[in-house]
Amino acid sequence: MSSTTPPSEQSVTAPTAIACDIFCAVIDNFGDIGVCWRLARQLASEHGWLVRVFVDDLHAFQKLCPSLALDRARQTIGGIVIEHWQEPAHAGDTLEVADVVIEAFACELPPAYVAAMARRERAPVWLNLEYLSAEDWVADFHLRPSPHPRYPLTKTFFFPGLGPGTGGVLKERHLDAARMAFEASQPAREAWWLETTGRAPPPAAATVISLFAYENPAVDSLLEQWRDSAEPVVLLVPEGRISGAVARFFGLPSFTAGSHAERGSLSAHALAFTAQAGYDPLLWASDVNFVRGEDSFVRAQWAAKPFVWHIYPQADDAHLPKLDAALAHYARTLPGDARSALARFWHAWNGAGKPDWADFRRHHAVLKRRAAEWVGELALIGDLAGNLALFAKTQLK
Ligand code: TRH
Repeated sequence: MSSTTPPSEQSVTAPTAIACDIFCAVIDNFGDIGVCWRLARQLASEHGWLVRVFVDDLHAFQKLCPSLALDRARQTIGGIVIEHWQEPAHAGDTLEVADVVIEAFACELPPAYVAAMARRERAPVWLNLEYLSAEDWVADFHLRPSPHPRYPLTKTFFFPGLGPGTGGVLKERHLDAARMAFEASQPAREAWWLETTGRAPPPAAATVISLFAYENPAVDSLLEQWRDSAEPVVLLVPEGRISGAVARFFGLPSFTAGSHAERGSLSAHALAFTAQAGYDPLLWASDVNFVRGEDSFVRAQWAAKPFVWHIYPQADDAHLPKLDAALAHYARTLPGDARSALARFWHAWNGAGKPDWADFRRHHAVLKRRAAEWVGELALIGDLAGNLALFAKTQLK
């Protein structure tokens, strides 16, 4: 288009937005839909894509997105169309195939939809978004094509990762600025504490810990160590799978949102499970974050605070090499003693040994520095949504 083209004509001939369908089958927990919903929102808001999300479990989704209606087959939230993916054959009322089709975590697309993809005049860009792993092989497999056995379609494997040559991890453009604004604003932090716990912020001498984890036998010993700690410990526990153990420790029937309990140096608050955007301030308000699965693990890294990862357990301990692969990246530049202490603590939290809080806590200053440095290193890979959008655009040219 020449530079003399009148603005009115420029807008008429402007390229149409890329349409993208994301298919998500929820296996369990919140990570599957958590990652898909975050990706959908980013592709829509930062890249201007027209996004539809097909998801089979609206209950799990509603926990992250409370405005979602459970009884609607189709609804639009924040400009994103959400389809309740009910039947294996269902793919929306019309079989309108998008330009980019993302199959999350190897969920199987409806056969009718795949057939429609093959009939489309121009084959869509078909991506299988894999689970995050920090293992070395991931870079070799990232963006590998896999031709369909019957149709003239190619599926490309898109691998998130923590190292160069991978798809990276999700990070919104505004995230660092939002974190820094929260950290810099005393009124914002005070308001957060009041709204979230009903209490004023704890004194500076207290260590604030957020605890999001699966059931974990190691928590009993840790709660005892926090109770007996020389410094005050304030524990923030979003309602969930670890809440029962916390309740038992305090001799309570449950530890549901709004509950508070104290023993020795430890005071604990049970928090309501928030909408997805509300989870980040919890990480920013804490000194150490216990996270799990995939999405909260990533958010803890962007929070630039020391964290402890409860990895999603797999059969035959297949998750343990993944834990060590993440440590190899994250702890790479730590001094030997801090690196060993971090590895010991992560291993103990994942079933190997007993967690020693004092041993971990001793290295807090150096772990904090590393956490901030890691934000810069991880950002060098680029954010997953941006990497994915760039790849799709090169394919659509
Ligand atoms: O819920 P998870 O254990 O999900 C897991 C993992 O994704 C795992 O890889 C996958 O195989 C398994 O599911 C099926 O943990 P994860 O990934 O951290 O997802 C939790 C989501 O919940 C995340 O998007 C943050 C969000 N969240 C809130 O929105 N509000 C909250 O209050 C809390 C505590 C979390």
